[in-house]
Amino acid sequence: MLSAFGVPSATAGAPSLAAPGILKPLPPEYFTLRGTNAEARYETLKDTGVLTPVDRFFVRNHTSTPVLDASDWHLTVWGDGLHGRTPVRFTYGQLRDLPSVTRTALIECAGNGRSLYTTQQGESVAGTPWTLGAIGAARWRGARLSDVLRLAGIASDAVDVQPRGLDASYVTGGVDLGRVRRPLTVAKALDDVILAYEMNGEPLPYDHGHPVRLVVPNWIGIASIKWLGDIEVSRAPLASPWFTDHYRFFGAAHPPGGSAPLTRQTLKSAYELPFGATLEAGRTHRLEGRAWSAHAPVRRVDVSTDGGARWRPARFLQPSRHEPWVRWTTPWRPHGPGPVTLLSRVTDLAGNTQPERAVHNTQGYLFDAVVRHPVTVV
Ligand SMILES: Nc1nc2c(c(=O)[nH]1)N[C@H]1C(S)=C(S)[C@@H](COP(=O)(O)O)O[C@H]1N2
Ligand SMILES: [Mo]
Repeated sequence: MLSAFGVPSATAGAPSLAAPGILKPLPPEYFTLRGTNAEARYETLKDTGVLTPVDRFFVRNHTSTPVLDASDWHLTVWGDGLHGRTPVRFTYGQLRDLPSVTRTALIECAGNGRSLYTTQQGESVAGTPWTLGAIGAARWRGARLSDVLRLAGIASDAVDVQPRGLDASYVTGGVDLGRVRRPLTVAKALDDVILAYEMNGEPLPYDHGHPVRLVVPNWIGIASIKWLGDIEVSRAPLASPWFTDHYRFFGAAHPPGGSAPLTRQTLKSAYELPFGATLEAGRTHRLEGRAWSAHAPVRRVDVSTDGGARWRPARFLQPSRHEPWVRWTTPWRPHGPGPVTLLSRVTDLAGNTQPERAVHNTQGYLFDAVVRHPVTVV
């Protein structure tokens, strides 16, 4: 049983994993625990549509979920990038009174697929060893960040805004990095960013940022600050540890001080099938998967069931490709028995496609290579 915002009630029956600081139930059939985070079992998204239900949506918490009350919540917009430099407050009611927008968008952690750098490419990377389930799509409803910034009096020469969460300060390796925050350019802030108070038609659940979170479409998950408390607006570029030390490419293939801060997510495709699944020889299986790109709508998905020797197009399972991800299917009649590597490769309308190998970076961000999916035919 769930209360309105996803807090387990006393009658919760099914066994759940216990993640420190996550409030919603985490049944082991849907989630894998990774420290303070819960990864969705990607293959169980198979029986969901475009939208990921809250009860299967991954949670990435630097510390733990704070329980905030909408009635005494407010957002403070402040900084030298405002006319008059006077902080402006918005209550929850005032935010809800602004015109609302509704949009389906993915939230995907920059490190989604990170463990494949190791399992598939033999490279070591630091960070939460996500497989493919640090992703979900939801229908978000909220106010436009552009409306809020204009009402607050953003100056024409403001360059950056920095949203910050109300969750506890993040302490790592004995260093207090302060509360989770990361700047974004005014250009992106005024474009398509939402201050979301609804997820899939329900009030935003506690674990996903109740009462209000940012949704920054197509950018890495860290941009979409949960439990939003304040936004700094600045005439000079802003920074934070999540901008300078994390969420950049570091390593041999990158500039000595690291790449530019990462913004946009990448593209991926994968079968909705457990790694190591067994499939019966001599009958036709209807394999399914998903594909997505943060750059452009999906144009095609090609699949190979012989380790990459021959490729054929997959068939789309939904009428529109203009959704943040596309579900696809392909029939396969294995002869077997023995191990087989299944492959899929997405190409988007901008011409981006998945390489055979992802370029290594020390923190394992933006894995984009064709996933080599091992199965056994019996
Ligand atoms: N305040 C705050 N915002 C946050 C985080 C956090 O720990 N605190 N985690 C970020 C990261 S790294 C990701 S991937 C997404 C995850 O969103 P979700 O937990 O709703 O799936 O939230 C982002 N926003
Ligand atoms: Mo993330």
